[in-house]
Amino acid sequence: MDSPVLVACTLAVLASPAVVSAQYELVGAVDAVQPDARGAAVQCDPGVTLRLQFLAPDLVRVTLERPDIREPLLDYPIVDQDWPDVDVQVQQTGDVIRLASDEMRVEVARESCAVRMSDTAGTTLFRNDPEMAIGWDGNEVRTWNVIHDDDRFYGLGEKTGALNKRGEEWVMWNSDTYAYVADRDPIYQSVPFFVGVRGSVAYGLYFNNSARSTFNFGAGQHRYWSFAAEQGPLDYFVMLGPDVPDVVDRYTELTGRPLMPPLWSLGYQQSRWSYYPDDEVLRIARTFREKRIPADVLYLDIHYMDEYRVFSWHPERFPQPVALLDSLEAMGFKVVTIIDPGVKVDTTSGYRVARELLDGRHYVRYPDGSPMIGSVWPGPSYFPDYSRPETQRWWGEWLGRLRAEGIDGIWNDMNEPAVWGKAFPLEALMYDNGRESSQKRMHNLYGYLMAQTAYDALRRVRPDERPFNLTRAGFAGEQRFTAVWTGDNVASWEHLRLGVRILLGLGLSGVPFIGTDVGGFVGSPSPELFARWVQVGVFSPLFRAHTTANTLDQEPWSFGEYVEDVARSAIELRYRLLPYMYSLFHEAHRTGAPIMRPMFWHFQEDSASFAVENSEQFMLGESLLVAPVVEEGGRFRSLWLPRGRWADLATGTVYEGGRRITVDAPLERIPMFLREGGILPLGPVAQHTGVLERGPLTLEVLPASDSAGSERGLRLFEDDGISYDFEDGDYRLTRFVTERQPDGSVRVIRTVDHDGHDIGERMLVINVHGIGTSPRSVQLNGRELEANAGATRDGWSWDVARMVVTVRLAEAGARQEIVIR
Ligand code: MIG
Repeated sequence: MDSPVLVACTLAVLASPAVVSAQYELVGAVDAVQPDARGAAVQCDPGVTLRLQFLAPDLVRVTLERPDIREPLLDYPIVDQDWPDVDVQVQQTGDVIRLASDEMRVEVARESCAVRMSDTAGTTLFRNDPEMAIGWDGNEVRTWNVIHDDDRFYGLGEKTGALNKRGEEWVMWNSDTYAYVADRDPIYQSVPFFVGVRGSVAYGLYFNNSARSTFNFGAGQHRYWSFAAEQGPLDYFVMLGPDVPDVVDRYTELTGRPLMPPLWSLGYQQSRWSYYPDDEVLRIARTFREKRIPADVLYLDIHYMDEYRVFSWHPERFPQPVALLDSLEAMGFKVVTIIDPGVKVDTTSGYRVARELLDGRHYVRYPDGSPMIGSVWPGPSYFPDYSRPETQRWWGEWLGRLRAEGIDGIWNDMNEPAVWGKAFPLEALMYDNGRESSQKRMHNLYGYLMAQTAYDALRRVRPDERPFNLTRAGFAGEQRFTAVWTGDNVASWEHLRLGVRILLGLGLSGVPFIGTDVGGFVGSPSPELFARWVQVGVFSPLFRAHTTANTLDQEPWSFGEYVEDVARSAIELRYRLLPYMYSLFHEAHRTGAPIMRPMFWHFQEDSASFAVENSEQFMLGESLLVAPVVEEGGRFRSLWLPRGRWADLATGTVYEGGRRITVDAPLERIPMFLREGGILPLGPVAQHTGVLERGPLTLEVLPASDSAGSERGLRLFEDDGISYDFEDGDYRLTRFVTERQPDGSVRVIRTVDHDGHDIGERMLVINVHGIGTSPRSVQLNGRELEANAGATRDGWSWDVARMVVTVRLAEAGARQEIVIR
């Protein structure tokens, strides 16, 4: 029986205006602990559970469960897999609950539920602020962490600003940001993952939440770094390095390994908004061939469509698309078309796409079920719901038709999603595995799902061909199915420098297949800027020139003869680098390693490799250091050489590293240095990858004096360049190593590690740098080689001017050993 007093009290509470806390509620003391096989569930005040799970000895998942939040954990970015059991020790003391694997420790303070993670030596990777560990305010959830003097933060996907993200706040909200300034945030992509470096230890943190989230790395205060999301669960993964490559390896095991692209997509790509009509496209194609500037891909931007109707061809501009595509194919060009998500509201002209979209309910919808309509290029448009399996199949059928007509790849644009007026309605719903989720959860996934839909579709229609797919917006995990370009950059020197940093940051975020619009999208570059940009593009995993509507021509021949020559030789270098690039892509596919890497990827112990002034020089794989000229009028390049010896590939000069040097850098020169122990393969020049020969293969070699250097060398990956047969062993992996023996002799050893693909006969031309004097003898497998033999026979020669020994030999057998004395 209710007492009258109690009833009165209850009524009083109900009658008073709703009490809305204007404060963060903070997690409190630990109430109970339930250890389990992978860790423990820790119950904390006020009635929340902190779940700590080791997925691997160096990978921990932390999830906060609140009784008032029902939203399920995000599963799109996470690859389904059974993680092997981990041996986890749970130890409880009066102050802490301690979980330990062989590699990592996680402690939860009893008093505050604050988490601290460390390696087994006790070095703290990060720790929650002891007073203010985790808190929430309505749907928003946040965690605060002690910021240390030596904390550095890298990655977060496609982000502007400096390479080190410390001192700023970064937002995850995919945004169409035409002509973004060099510190604009957010731009197109959301990858809520960063690599933290503390002293000699690196770790990674992936925040698995697609809502609008924020990373504050000590901006506006000096107490903490924090991350927060406007809604959804606090669910994050921490991976311990201690080396940066280990972190990205684990992260891409969790969110998926990068795709292995078709070889043709690593060639030079030419785009503009837009090449039309068909004759103009043919003229561009012919000009590349006439001028002997190598190229593989041409792009069709939005003018190929009829009034911007997706999956249509403009009847006058492209009356015979199949014939056009055939002609281009005969000239060795692949063609990629832009695809925008917006489907024109048009049910009267017989436009099948709109009809089918409505009939199949493929659209993003308002909570009342009616289609959301927003304006983009075609005018008022519907937006496909790419989270819905039926819609993925339907869209995929249309893409399949384009593929059947002869289109080779798909360029997914405007998928933030962008609308005129910028404000895509937040309440608009998508299927989301039957949950009907609003844009609050789905917005940042829209581009990701669109690109995934395209990849799956291309694979379905041609199961034996690896698809090429490019996207502007995306999310963590996109590396499994798409390349990314950095959107509407500007033809300025500042953007050239920014572009290098964005690519380095994206690469660290598990997304290796990336590029900027070479030359800049907005505005027109000076001839010099174009030349320097092409020289950076040579090393960009995706090498595509592009410019906006109504700008000056931006093809390699558009800037006068001198720049045309500079661009041609840079593009030729790109084709010569393809054996290396392709092998790096295979490495990325196996381990997540970026192609273009900040220097600290390989020189984490070298503080100069983190320095701001060195952030626009980078490693291409482990053997080549590139210091492009990114300053207007720059004719010298000052750069940092990390420890060890380095050969300047232009002059042959060998430098002792661990110091800053300055080299000549006239417009036609890209400063590039071969690392000791490194082996750089250079193939022949070809006009496109369809006619690329495998040999002769030149190997630039700088023998290492230490044994660590001799581990490096080269792992050359070769296959058919297009199919998935390599997954069944149809590939060849050749290892080359070089070492300097204590007696001064130099060895270069070639071993075939996997012999599953026939590459035919090939000559090797091995240029050994850093030897000093003419050798007395050169032996191949114990047999003396002839000096100054003809170019087609095994033999060697000495170039006294460049101090290089060149050894020629036909590749043969499973192992060849060259000894130079
Ligand atoms: O509203 O298709 O970033 O590369 O050329 C602009 C026209 C739409 C934006 C892309 C750009 C492309 C352009 N698109």
